[in-house]
Amino acid sequence: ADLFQAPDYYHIDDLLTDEHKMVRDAARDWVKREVSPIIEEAAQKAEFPKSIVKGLAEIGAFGPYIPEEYGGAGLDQISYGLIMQEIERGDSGVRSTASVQSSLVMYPIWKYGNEEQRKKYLPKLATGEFMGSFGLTEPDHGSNPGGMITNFKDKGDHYLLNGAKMWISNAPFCDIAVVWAKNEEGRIHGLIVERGMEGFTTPETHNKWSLRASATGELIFNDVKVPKENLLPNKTGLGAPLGCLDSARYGIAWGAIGAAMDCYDTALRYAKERIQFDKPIASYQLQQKKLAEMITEITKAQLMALRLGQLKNEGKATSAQISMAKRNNVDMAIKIAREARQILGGMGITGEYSIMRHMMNLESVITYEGTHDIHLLITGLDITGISAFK
Ligand code: TGC
Ligand code: FAD
Repeated sequence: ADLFQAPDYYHIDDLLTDEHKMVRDAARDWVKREVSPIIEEAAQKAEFPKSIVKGLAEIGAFGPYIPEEYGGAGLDQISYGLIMQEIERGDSGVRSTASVQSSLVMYPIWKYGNEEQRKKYLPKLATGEFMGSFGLTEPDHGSNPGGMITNFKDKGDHYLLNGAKMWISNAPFCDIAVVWAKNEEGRIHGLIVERGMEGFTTPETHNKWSLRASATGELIFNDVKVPKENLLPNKTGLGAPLGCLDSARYGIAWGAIGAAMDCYDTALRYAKERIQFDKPIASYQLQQKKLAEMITEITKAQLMALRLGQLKNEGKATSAQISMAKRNNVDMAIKIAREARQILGGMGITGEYSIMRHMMNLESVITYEGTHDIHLLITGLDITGISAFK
């Protein structure tokens, strides 16, 4: 990992500002020093490495684009993407923690919360003093979150929350959860639930073969009394959680490039050094085909992410454009991980190299934040005007 060379075949660096490169390089250095050396052991033990929370906050990974007055880094969308790219070069599970904290917890409090909620939570989330989770998915409602059954009733001076969320990143250790639930009229609202509220538990989900360095769990609400001031007042309906997903999916479109870069870089170096039949395996056409296709796909993904970032900076990126990039870039990364693993032969299956870990992680990334198939259907709907979901 110390030797990592970031591919930049089309001189995309020339299109970045000095600030973009400074933010990117700081994140890259930090990942090299603090994540790469410890991440394999954390993944093997299936433990989230809590020791890196402070560093994540310092590189601006918690709320990169949240204004500085709320403790965020006040950066643009391209800097946000580059930070996600560098973190995921280390590990998709670590990037998940940053995505959830930034786009799924800080974003809704910033956009849909009131001033008191912003001041109470955002600065502490930005430093990692508070860690957050986002509860949308339920046991019986994954791709179809609009069918959720988690609900709350108005009890005069508080709300009474009941239901359960499943597959929730950061749940086992979160201090607060942004939870999506229906009111008595069936309208979806966001509520901030705090650890310690009676009837709120967060059991961990064990035995994952993927995203092992990220803690996943359930959020269970059994007659939880939620103070009325914890309701996010400024947006309701399914569009509210989906708006958060737009921001997280955009970050994933960049993040996946980081995982792919690490696999490509590792495979290229290995192919040049590994001798079989008296020659480096990089000299054989079959291996060159794999490597040449990898750098081509990475370059296309970089250009797609950068253009999407420009559109996002201008406030013009559509949800469907974001879906296309999330789907394409994660698919690109998982295919590269599979090919890169083969280039390493038997060594590819070991924890000596990062490739197999990336490959297994990406099985979650291709499923969460909207599956590969769901994003295809979103593109299908956008170009035909006909929904094929239902
Ligand atoms: P549909 O009728 O199409 O839409 C309902 C309302 O939402 C609006 N909308 C959006 N708004 C903002 N952003 C988007 N991307 C939006 N997409 C739709 C829409 O305009 C409508 O508004 P209104 O005012 O008319 O009510 O909804 P549907 O029930 O047909 O479902 C559509 C579908 C399938 C695309 C959507 O539900 C979906 O995206 N499903 C996938 C679910 C998903 O992505 N779950 C992710 C959970 S969180 C997670 O995985 C975190 S992983 C950890 C990490 O990030 O690392
Ligand atoms: P399902 O919706 O049951 O889908 C199963 C299969 O059916 C998929 O292949 C899907 O593409 C396909 N399918 C579904 N509907 C259709 C259709 N209409 N047409 C064609 N095919 C269809 N959620 C959160 O809320 N917060 C989190 O922090 C979070 N973190 C996660 C972390 C991990 C490690 C994982 C694995 C998941 C996480 N999720 C989280 C949940 C994730 O968003 C869901 O797993 C995902 O949305 C898919 O839902 P599902 O697993 O219920 O699959």
